[in-house]
Amino acid sequence: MLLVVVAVLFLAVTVHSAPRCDLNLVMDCDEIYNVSTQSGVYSIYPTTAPVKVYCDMDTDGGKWTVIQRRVDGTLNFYRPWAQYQAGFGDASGEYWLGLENMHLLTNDRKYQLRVDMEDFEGNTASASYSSFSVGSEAGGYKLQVAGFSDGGAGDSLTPHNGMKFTTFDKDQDTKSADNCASHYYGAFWYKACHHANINGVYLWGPTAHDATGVVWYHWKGWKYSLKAVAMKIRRVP
Ligand SMILES: [Ca+2]
Repeated sequence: MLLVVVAVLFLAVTVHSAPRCDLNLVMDCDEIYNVSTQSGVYSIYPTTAPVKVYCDMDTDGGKWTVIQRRVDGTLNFYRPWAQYQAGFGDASGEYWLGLENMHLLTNDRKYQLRVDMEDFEGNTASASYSSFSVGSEAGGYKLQVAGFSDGGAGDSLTPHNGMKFTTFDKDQDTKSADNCASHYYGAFWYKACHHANINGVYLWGPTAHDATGVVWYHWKGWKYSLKAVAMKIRRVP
């Protein structure tokens, strides 16, 4: 009898502690923060396969997992569905984490979102949301975002709440006669069509091209393409 109790206790402790003991299986930058508080590139494990991400350990207490980042226009973001699903780019520069990874991270944990941006005049602004998740592939990787608070950028994302993701080769927007991704040279949770086009064409500031640049409408309008933008998520405590 005693042997059975000891065995059960041993099993319980082992099962309970094993996953957390393996530092290689961290889910996000929240967990990496327990080991390292330096901003930089780390591997996370949305599944058993490693995925490289940039961890912002400095902004507002850190622990941010960067899921989208534009910094210098070196990467073309006008890409097909398969690449937006799987992810692309380099975590040390411009990249997109991938819709499936975003879904895996956010589907059973509560996350907040922060969008940091910068213009070519050296100004910065942000928009924060207390709730963020990406739905399943079967549901079109639907965006759920709520609880806006303003860091000077205004709210260009709440209008996209509930939208499916659209690329030039997969039209899931609400504009019946057109594909918003083709029309505005981006890929996003378009409706008909957008207030934010942060995967749009990198156009270096003021531009004559209407709403096709790296646009966050409520900060810089339709005809300004941002210098830098990053979407970053952190667990809600
Ligand atoms: Ca359409």
